[in-house]
Amino acid sequence: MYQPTNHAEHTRNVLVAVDPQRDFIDGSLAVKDGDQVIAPLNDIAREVRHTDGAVVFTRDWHPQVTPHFDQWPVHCVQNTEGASYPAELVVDPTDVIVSKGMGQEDGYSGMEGSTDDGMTLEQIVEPQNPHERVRIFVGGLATDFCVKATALDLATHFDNDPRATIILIRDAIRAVNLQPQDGETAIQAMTDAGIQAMTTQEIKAAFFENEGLQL
Ligand code: VGL
Repeated sequence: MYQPTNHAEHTRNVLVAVDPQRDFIDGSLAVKDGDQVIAPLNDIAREVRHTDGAVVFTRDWHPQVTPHFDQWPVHCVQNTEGASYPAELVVDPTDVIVSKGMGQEDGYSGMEGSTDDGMTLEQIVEPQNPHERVRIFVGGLATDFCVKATALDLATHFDNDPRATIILIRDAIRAVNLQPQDGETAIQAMTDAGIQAMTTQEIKAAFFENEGLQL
């Protein structure tokens, strides 16, 4: 039977996995328990690929010399081990890599970056027709800097657009916590901006529960 509404209501899933890079996990700017984000990111990435959604990995991709390193230890310098993704993180050839912080800017937000082909995150998340909805999952490192900046930029971009939903993957983020409450304050700022916080389990139950069912 022809069901035009199915098409009209199509929702495209997008995962934005922010900077799950070696330097933030076991390198020069290691975030406490940063390795804990890998499993839930792998989990959501697999579900999103199964729905033909887009899996985006952002990366800090700094030059050797930048004012950013006046504030932070040297980290994620282009083409170094520390800038690479850990072996445990599953990055598929069809996934998209968005680099940021390549000039003299801090580059906290994935919305400031671009792919090697010059595509921006804004272009990737944009609904592809007037009826398409997008559901954007955000996780990674670190909660209080790049995750927050990326998620808040996405929320600002989609301000009041009912076609977009932004979901923070609650168990796939870890904070630098220069001050002990920074992570929690960042989560509050994101939820205040209309971003929903959900665990991987809640996300799978709500949006992917039929995935993996084989006839
Ligand atoms: C980040 C501190 C410095 C991040 C980047 O990815 O959250 N944090 N540069």
